[in-house]
Amino acid sequence: MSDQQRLASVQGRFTRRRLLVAAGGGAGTLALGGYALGRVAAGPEPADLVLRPRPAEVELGRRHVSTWTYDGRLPGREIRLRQGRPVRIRVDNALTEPTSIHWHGVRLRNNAADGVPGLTQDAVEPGESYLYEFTPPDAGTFFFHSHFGMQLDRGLYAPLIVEPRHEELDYDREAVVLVDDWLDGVSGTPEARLDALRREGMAMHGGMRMGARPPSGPFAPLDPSNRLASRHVAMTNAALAGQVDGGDVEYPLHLINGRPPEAPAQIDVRRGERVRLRLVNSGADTIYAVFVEDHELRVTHADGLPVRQVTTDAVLMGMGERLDVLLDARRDSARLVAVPLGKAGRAVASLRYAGERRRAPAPAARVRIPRRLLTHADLVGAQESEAEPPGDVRAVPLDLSMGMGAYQWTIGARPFAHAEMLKLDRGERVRFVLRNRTMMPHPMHLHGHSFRPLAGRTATPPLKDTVVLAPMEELSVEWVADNPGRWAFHCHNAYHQEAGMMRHLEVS
Ligand SMILES: [Cu+2]
Repeated sequence: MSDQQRLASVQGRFTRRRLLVAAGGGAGTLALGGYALGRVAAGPEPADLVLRPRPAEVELGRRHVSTWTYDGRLPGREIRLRQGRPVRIRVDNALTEPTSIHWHGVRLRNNAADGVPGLTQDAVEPGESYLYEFTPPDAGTFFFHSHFGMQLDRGLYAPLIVEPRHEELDYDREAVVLVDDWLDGVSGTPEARLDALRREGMAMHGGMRMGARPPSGPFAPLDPSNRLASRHVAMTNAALAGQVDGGDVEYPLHLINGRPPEAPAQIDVRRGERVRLRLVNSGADTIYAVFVEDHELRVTHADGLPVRQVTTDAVLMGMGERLDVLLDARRDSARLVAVPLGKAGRAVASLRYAGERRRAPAPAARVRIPRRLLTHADLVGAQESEAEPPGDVRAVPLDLSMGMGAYQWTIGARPFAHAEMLKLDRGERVRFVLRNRTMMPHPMHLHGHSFRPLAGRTATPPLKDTVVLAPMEELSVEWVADNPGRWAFHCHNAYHQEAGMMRHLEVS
């Protein structure tokens, strides 16, 4: 077993909730270990954790590739925080270009820690350090990543888990699952790919192959009468049939926890256990349908926050989205599979029933795609999730468009370089009326806040920070601008973001 495989196995952490309860809260706190990285006292600024973005060679099965990492690991080492407990994380930039870190989905109050260069901080120059100080207000599944240039499409991402004050969910074991599209060092670099897209221009991208009738399978919606969910399932099926683009970039590899299919990450479970999978799409340009063969998934959280529990076979995940699911280990060893929309290949991990002879099918063996696919439109907010204050709603129409000719993606008809700051009053209820005017899906992400996608099915939509708009879809998201500061709203496709699909907001 390589170091990376071992790391991937370790990320299938054994939490033994029942044992923790039996041993009492103090032992539980100890077992959970507080912060995942060592404390340091010396250095430019004292900090609880230090992250060192640096170039490294990483092993991807039969390949060794040069890329950029946090501390030489892919993904970076998991950070585990406590809800409501302040943390100081110092970044010592050992890259050859500037960087910054965004704590994706964390509704932190200290705007200076949000990690958007040119908006909340200056980029951290090579050889310089920056101290991120914040208190995570919500427990849940998050991740952190570079918010500079195309660095997200290298190895600069890692899981960020916030432990609750009191765990409500009952499970025996958990595993963090980061799905990522990978090209760096295998077929060029993200920067070279973006340059190529710019040379090719827009004619090549965001297309739909006309003429073919959209297939009715393999996936089906949970509820066929749910119009928006059905649309996302239809998009998925059409993308799997090669009729719709899922993104702009072909990737030679799709990874789970930094592992390629030929040398997959292992998640060890024991028969009868209830396993919490913390699923994260940390890709730059790829939407995935994720499932575990022959196992149902019960979705409990979306983008870190609780939802009304719902059972499915597979889940659809845009870049930046997280879903927590429970799985009962009552079948046999199986593969966890992430199928990329509109692209070749797949990401595979191995769910292994410990001590049992029966192995999961080989990574490259044929996959039988299950039937029911859950989309964000199937989710209902948990009853205990926060209520909206009454009052007027300010509607802000924002069209998602593409450039004519040049490789350019825009919000509100203006590329980022020519867009003004969107000013919002603190406490204001805001409705972004999003209209996707392109044939490309866009996962839209808001910093510092959660919004409710108004999918029209429920009076309490889930709170999310990232939501996928299907091609030509119109969707409003409503939120309360209650976190003062400057925040970004952007497409979480790294290529689209870099090509202009971002707006800056100011809440004051
Ligand atoms: Cu986009």
